[in-house]
Amino acid sequence: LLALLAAATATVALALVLQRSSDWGPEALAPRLPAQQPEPAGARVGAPQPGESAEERLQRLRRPVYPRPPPEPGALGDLGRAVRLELDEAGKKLQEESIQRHQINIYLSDRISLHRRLPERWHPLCKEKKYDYENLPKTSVIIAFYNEAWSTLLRTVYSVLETSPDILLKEIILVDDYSDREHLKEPLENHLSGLHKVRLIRANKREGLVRARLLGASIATGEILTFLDCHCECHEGWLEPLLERIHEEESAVVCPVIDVIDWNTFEYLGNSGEPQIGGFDWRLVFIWNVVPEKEQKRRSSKIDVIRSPTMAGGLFAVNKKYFEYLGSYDTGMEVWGGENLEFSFRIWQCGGSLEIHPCSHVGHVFPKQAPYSRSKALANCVRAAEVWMDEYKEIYYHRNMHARKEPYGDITERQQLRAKLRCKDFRWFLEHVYPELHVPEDRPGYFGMLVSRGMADYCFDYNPPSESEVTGNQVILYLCHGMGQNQFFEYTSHNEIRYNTRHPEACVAVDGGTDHLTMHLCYKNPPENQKFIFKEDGSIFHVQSKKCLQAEPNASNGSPAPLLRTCTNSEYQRWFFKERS
Ligand code: LR7
Ligand code: MN
Repeated sequence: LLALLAAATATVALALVLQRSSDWGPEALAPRLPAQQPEPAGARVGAPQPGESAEERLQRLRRPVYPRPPPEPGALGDLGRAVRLELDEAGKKLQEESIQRHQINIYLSDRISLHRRLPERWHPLCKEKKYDYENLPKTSVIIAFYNEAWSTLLRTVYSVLETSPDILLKEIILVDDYSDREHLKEPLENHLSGLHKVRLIRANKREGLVRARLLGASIATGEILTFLDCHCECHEGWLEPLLERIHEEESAVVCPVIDVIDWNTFEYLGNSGEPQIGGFDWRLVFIWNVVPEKEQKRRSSKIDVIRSPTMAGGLFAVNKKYFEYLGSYDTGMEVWGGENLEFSFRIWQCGGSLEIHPCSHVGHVFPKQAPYSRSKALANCVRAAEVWMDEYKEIYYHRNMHARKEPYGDITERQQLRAKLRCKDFRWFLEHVYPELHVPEDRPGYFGMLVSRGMADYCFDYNPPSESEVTGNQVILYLCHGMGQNQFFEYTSHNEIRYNTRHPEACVAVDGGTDHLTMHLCYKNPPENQKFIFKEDGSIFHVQSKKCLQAEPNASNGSPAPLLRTCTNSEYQRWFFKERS
């Protein structure tokens, strides 16, 4: 792995294995830190205590690396509560600036304890679970960061130290991905040097999260690798379920449930109900789905692991040897994005399993918007598609015009890996792992822009209400832009006009008594009001109303739209599909 990394990136990591010392880092930051550092529990854990009760023994084995200091009276955000600061103008300005800079309310984060407690947000049965602490494999926790704020980064570190049983945590490896902010230089080194089990290494150029994580993995000493983002907070008991599951099944890659920490109030928004699992849409965007019925039936308890077609990417545990066997990561991926789907496909197609453990919860701050450029995500996704998706990559390319043209570098090594491991094909993945995903037919001549003949250069266009909601708005006509997205439709052999670029998918429909088109969810057996017959002559016949779609330059709301009219020979009732402009 090291050799591979060195060859691929010519990175020489500066490994600073920081030793424990008594000083507490930068004066400027001192007020936010506890006055004194608690003693690590390390020395006390191993030794068996004669005459201790079973309960005492369990307490001892569960002891975290550091005990969590009790909250100060009136501590902001304790137990994950939402905070809204009452600020004067100057304070508001500072808060606003911190949001501009980090896309997270760091002004508030800086005022919340690095040791705050979280609310209990796991299934009640999780609390009853007993673990065989002495026989579970130990883990290295790897956290790559790029220009992260002080308090969110350090809260992640303390949260791991204060929730992970000392006996299970080998080390925390922080990987600085060539950050350029001052607080992450000497001040961070000084601060961490006071902490047991924490190591810091630095990349000497910007590697992106894939190679930064691999840099961490290359020096890890634990049998298990556990990856976290650098703005997380771990819920009580988060680590044991991950390690136990991998101990039981070494080819399982296990994710915690990801709870939301609000970027503005720092409220911890987990819940103890059924978690959601990972999927993707045909733009290769990661999505969340409810657990399908078949998977519910397979599980014998609410706290059994849940199989998931994909992972969000940042938070998971994997056996180190198995990770290496699987080909770790695609080191040709830059900065951010795509690696999560690539890894997910690879895990399943090459014989492993990807699971979410309902008893492991970790909070993650989702920023207001991306704090740095994510333009490399496209090339990364194309690499994933080219290596793993076989002919199904075309469905992606149809829905992302830019993807087909994006340079994606050399993938021969990854293709060789796939051959060497004799991985299954993408069709198998779709049929066995993600049968819930609708696979578009994309029959030649029946997908892309739906163009009017009478109103040349005008296309079907649909603007959904929001990213998560698709239904409800009216289908209009708009100048064809050739960018896919809102102008991408597919006419299926089930007589639907589908809007299936993204999830959830929607179908063109007519509400009874109206003459315009709206969007409804699609059905396995399309209802009559969602059925259209696309005839040889280019007319589109709506089965229920027995009318034809006509391009109307001045539809009721003043803008052009397709409307239902009595069928005629007019060019305004003739349509054709065009793949690209
Ligand atoms: O160039 C970089 N170098 C880095 O070290 C870019 C990022 N990073 C670090 C960064 O500081 C952070 O610790 O990598 C980690 C992930 O970056 P984020 O936090 O900006 O990503 P994200 O949380 O927005 O995105 C999710 O998808 C990514 C796709 O590449 C990664 O897989 C992230 O790890 C992943 N995060 C999660 O899965 C947490 C839950 C989010 C959801 C859903
Ligand atoms: Mn993140």
